[in-house]
Amino acid sequence: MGASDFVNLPNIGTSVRRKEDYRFLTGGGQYTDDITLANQSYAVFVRSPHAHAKINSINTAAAKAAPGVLDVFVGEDVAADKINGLPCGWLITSTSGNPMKEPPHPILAQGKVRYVGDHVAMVVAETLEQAKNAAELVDVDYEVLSAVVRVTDAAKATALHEAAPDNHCYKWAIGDKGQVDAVFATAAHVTKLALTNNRLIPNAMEPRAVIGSYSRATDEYVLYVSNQNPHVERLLLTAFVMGLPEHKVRVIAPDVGGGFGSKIYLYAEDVCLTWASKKLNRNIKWTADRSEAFVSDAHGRDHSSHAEMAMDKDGKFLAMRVHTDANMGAYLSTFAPAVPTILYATLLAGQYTCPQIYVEVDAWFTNTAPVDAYRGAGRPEATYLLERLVTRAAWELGLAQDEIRRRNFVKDFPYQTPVALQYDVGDFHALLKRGNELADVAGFEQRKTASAAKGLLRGIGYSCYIEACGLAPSNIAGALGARAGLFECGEVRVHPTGSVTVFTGSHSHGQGHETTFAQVVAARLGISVDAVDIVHGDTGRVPFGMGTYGSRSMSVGGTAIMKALDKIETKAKKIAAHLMEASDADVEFANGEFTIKGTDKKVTFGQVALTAYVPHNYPLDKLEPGLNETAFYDPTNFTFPAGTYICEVEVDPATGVVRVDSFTAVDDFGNIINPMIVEGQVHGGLVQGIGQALLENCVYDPESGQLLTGSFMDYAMPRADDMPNFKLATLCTPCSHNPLGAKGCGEAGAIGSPPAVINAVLDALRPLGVIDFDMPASSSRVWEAILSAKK
Ligand code: MCN
Repeated sequence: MGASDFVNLPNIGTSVRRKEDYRFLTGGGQYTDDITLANQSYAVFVRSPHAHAKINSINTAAAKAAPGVLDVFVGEDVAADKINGLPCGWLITSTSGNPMKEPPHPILAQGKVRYVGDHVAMVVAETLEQAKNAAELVDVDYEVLSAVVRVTDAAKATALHEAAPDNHCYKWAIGDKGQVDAVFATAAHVTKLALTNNRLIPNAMEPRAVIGSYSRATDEYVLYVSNQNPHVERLLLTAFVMGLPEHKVRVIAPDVGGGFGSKIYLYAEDVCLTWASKKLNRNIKWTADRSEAFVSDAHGRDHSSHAEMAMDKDGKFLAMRVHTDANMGAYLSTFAPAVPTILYATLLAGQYTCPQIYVEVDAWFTNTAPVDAYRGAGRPEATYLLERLVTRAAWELGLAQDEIRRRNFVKDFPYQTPVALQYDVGDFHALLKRGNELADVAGFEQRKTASAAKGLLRGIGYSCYIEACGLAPSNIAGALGARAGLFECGEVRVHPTGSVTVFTGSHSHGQGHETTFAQVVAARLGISVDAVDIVHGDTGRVPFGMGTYGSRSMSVGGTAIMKALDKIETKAKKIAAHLMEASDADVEFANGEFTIKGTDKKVTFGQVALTAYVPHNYPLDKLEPGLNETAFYDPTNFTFPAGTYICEVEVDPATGVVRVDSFTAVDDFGNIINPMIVEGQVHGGLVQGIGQALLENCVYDPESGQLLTGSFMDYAMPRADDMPNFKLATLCTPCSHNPLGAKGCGEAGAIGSPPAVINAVLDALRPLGVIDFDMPASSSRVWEAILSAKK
């Protein structure tokens, strides 16, 4: 079935209420910490209080003797059992041809700690209180070393790892430097910008939690874990770290209260609990408290960049040159190396026809928590840099922000960018036009005058983003360094009475798949949405899966389900043909009924399902009983959601307080399955993006390496009253290469919004002489910028 037929099916494009919400809103959700197993004990981690230190000795005697303690484990125990360190799932090759530096990432420290929160020991006790008390008794003799937290200081700092003496992980580049330099040498105008992309702490509502469980009877493990991709977790855990046969480990990621990327990875705690559950023959639970989450979850962003755009006299882009220093933190997290390279540099063409682009990335180790993908992963960094640069160029050339964009938009599709990606479809002019209408840009000057009358500065900011979702064609990902395939799997099981269970490798942790996937299946089979249940998050029930990240679930996971439905339809037609004594080539299927062309013969989907399982009068030589099909789908390209975001702010020059007065987002997500869910996704993304632009900032002390923003007292999360009511609209150019015509929507808001906000703040401050600014635009920073511009 093609996308144009699919989109006209009942239930598609309909705001079906979220099926999962009854469970969540009535307290019926089951998160990892809600699960209590028989004979359960509790783990507490002793974490490094220092950013960088040698461990001279660890004395665990007092802790081991404390009441209720079952055991205390340290790095030597791990090494003795030959448990490997955490693997990295993406290999980046340096411009020199050498592989990136990949130092060991032990699950419990081996002789050295490298960031505040690094794992030193694990205490397991009968109760959580006993484990916490005993953890206080673990006596570690540290020899403190000097620490580094900023990428720009990394090269000259004390080395974290023997394998990387200058703290350099890799140098990677894309594009032809010689050609780009030549264009710059003769360009009519060059715009330059240095900027940082602030470090963020993910803060999902549910902190990470793990239960390790082992059965001596079967020699099998069950790992309950708050995770976004249980099959990948199992593969990494068994094949790379513990050397276990995969079929002996079942990973269950039950209800998960948000992840935003931070729960993609295999963490040390997951391995420690699995390993210790066998050693102690006990079920063991660990749930991070919020302070622990702050120091030990993988963080996001943290780039320092310099960008230049070469243009002709009319503002037509000729070439772009970018250098970025990316902070990897103390160790390489599972997909970290891909974020500032493959997911970043390839998006730097944006919506524009810039013929030549050269990007160079240096990645560094520092004494900070590992940095990895966080909602958007690389694409927010690219969009922030490009959209800030484009607006700066407009101002330098005396052009309006929308005009410079219009002059450079890609118009013809498919469009091959100079940075590897090929956009299949899009209509950037239409998005900008609709954005200008919805934001009432025509009325801006009047509103600005009204603000001025109140002593406030009003600014408007644009951001025209494009992102690559639906990660990713496996052959391309493999060529770019991925150490895994990036397909998805779906199994459709039709039951004898015609209801359906779908087993998907995608994982829902807030995105509403239990509703949207059910809509897809119900639409195809002509049955009710309530007759379809979605099972996910369990390696024991789902055949295989690569999980949820990169806004891939509908376009890749949904397509795998569509492929399984194709097989269901093919077989069901054969059964229907048998029931109607016709050839299956003559059978048509629509609205839940099988008919024969040119006759009034018909059978229902329910009759076919029953016949499949009650095959009394069945051509068994030609047909198998049952109606259960599985498909794996490997995408042929990324999907390319795009949008125009327009932000209007009011700044109080006396206090530096920024208020977002209006925010307009016009997105193209291709065909939309559930508009309400998509709107919710955009809202969430916008709040995260505006949060990054105005409030959120992870700060480490540059001297001691202590995390200064280690709680909600210091790390400002956005709240409802920081946000205006969003003005949203969608336009549609259907994705050309999946049968749903759908693109991803889960990250767009977080990708497109930060530059729109900062461009608006700068537009407001320009009359005062403030031309540059780093996120977040907190009142103190804005106020300081105003003061220094006055000086
Ligand atoms: N959808 C749709 N029509 C489309 C595209 C999507 O109806 N054209 C629906 C989908 O069926 C799904 C939802 O919108 O119900 C999001 O779909 P998609 O864009 O495919 O993204 P994923 O489901 O793969 O979710 C991943 C994405 C990412 S990468 C992050 S990070 C993120 C996000 O989703 N983390 C989230 N949204 C989140 N929302 C919540 N509540 N919690 C998180 O951790």
